[in-house]
Order: sequence, then structure tokens, then C-alpha cells
Amino acid sequence: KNEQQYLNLAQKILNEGTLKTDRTGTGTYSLFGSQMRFNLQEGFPLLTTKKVYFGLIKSELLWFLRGDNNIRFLLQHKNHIWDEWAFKNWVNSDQYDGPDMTNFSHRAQADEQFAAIYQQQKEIFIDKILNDDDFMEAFGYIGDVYGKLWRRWETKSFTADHTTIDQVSRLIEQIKTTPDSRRLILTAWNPETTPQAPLPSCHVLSQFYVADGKISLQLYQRSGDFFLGVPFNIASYSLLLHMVAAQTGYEVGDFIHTIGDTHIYSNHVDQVKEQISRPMHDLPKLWLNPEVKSIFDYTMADIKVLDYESEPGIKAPVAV
Ligand code: DHF
Ligand code: TMP
Repeated sequence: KNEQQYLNLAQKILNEGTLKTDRTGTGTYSLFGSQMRFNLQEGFPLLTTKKVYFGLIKSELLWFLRGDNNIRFLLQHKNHIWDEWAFKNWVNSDQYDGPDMTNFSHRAQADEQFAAIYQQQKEIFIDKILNDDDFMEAFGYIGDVYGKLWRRWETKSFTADHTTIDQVSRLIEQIKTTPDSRRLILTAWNPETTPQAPLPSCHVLSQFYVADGKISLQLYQRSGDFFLGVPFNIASYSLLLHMVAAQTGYEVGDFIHTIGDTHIYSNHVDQVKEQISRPMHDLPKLWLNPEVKSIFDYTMADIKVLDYESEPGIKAPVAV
């Protein structure tokens, strides 16, 4: 079963991972270089050993495909998975004059009183991003990552006219005209600008491959939070592959997930052990509205998982 690979790799990280300090100060068990292969003909790999919120995955992918890198669209879809990184921009700026938010994530986990103050500031922030255009322009962006680089890569160093490159349109065109190409690449790492983003892209490079009437996708992810981020990433790129397949006339093949620093945060170990001990259910199916004629025209209602049965969700704090 496809999901077994995720559970096996989780166990392997716990058994063999090196205890390593990390940027967030949390500590991780980490392995370097891992791979999972999901045959999408066997079902859609939305994990069933914990509930994974597919609505959040859909709205995030639609956001990338819009070429959007401002969290307002996510907030309009009640998606809060990027809040902390935009919030960090604001509280570190000289325009912020609220209570001290230094090290807000660790402090909110350790101190209930501070957690309430933090929650309040975050609500103020979210409200302003949604309703104040100037504020949204100043603090809603998460930098040169994903959507921006996929659709609007700026060639500013080399041309005076600020030409942008739409990698996704080019990719679809290339798959249609030269499916045997070995250059079907989508990159989300611009060495000029990406390192300055509040969170430099984790999924760095995607390559598509067509053979035997099927299209496959391999993702290179430089860093994978195995409990929180990776289940989202598996479903998100599998969904992208389904969309590309539908728009180019191929069947879906494999999603191959290659991860560099593959880690379990030290405060997720109990949750991972709990998840590994649970039974798997059959994987759900993915439905895409066949009437949609462009990869850019999908809406939330055009994408559904059918027959998703899972064990309950498991909560864990995200390392900021
Ligand atoms: N930082 C870290 N340390 N790990 C991440 O996985 C991560 N992912 C980011 C941004 N920064 C990150 C973007 N993706 C969640 C899932 C994906 C994601 C960010 C957060 C998450 O917290 N998922 C919860 C539910 C969240 C909710 O309901 O709002 C989960 O239980 O899956
Ligand atoms: P880093 O930039 O120091 O690698 O921290 C990024 C953390 O976020 C790391 O734990 C990996 C995790 N992450 C994912 O696993 N998937 C994602 O899609 C994103 C955005 C982050």
C-alpha cells in the first residue's frame, strides 16, 4: 500500500535519525536523502492514519497556480497555514507598536498568558490583511517563493523591461508538444531573491516525465517536516500531477517524493508514534471537473476527494 511507505519512513527516522539542532530551536530527528513513490493509479495519497484537511491543500495549490504570494487569498479561504510567516514580517518591522512578540512561537507554547496576547495580535493582523489594502500590500507577502516563481519569475537582472516568465504555461505547452523532453522542469528557487523570503521554498524543483501514456512527477524537497508539512506536500503535488495530466491528456503515473533533510521535530515524536500504531483505510479517489479547460481555471468546487475515510486528526505545534 502507498501509505505504508510514509509509515515505514516515519519509523526509520525515529530509529535511525540523528538528533540535530535546527533553525527553529526545537530539535529534530533527521535523515538526509529519502524517497517515497506513490502510484496514483492505486488511489489518491491523502493519508488515512490521521485526518488531513484537503480543503487547505486545495486552496494553497490554487493560490500557487494564481501566481499569488500574498496570504490574503488564503485568509479569504479560511486557510491559516502561512499566517505565522507573514506575521513575523509585521512584528519585526518598525511599524509594529504592539506588545513584544520576540520569539512568539516558543513563548506561546510555554506561557498561557503570553499565548492569549499573541492570539490577540494575530487576530488583529489577520483582520488588517483582509480589510486594509495598504497593510496587505506592506505585510501580506511571503516573498519570492512558489506561486510568484511559478507564474511571474522576474528576469530583472538581465533585462531592463522586467519581463516575467510563466513557468506553468510553458510546462503545459512543452508537455503537449514534446512529451519525451527531459527538460520538463518547474523551479521554485531563485538564488537572487529566494534566500531573503521569510521561509525560503521547501519544495525546490519538480520534474515531469511522460511514458506509456502516463505522466509522472518527481519533487525534490530540500527540507521536510515529516509530521506536519509532508502529508500536505504529498497530497498537494499529487493533486498538481492530476491537474497537469487532465490538461495534457495523459493518465496519472507515479508521484515520486524525494526529500533532503527529512525530519521529525522532537515535539512531534509522541504524535508520530500514535499515528504509526493506527490502522490504515483504503485511499480515497480524486475527482476533477472534466469541463475545466485550463489548469488556471480550477476552483474549489472543481476538485473533490471521494470516499475519504480516516482516523481522527492529531494536533502538533508548528515550528516557526
Ligand atoms: N514550517 C514548519 N516548521 N513545518 C511545516 O510543515 C511548515 N509548513 C508550511 C510553512 N512553514 C512550515 C506551510 N504548510 C500546517 C500544514 C502545512 C503547512 C503549514 C502548517 C499545519 O499546521 N497543519 C495542521 C492543521 C492546520 C490547521 O488546521 O490550520 C495539521 O494538523 O495538519
Ligand atoms: P527550514 O527553512 O529551516 O528548512 O524550515 C522549514 C521547515 O518547514 C522545515 O521543518 C520543513 C517545513 N516545511 C515542509 O515540510 N513543507 C512545506 O511545504 C513547507 C513550506 C515547510
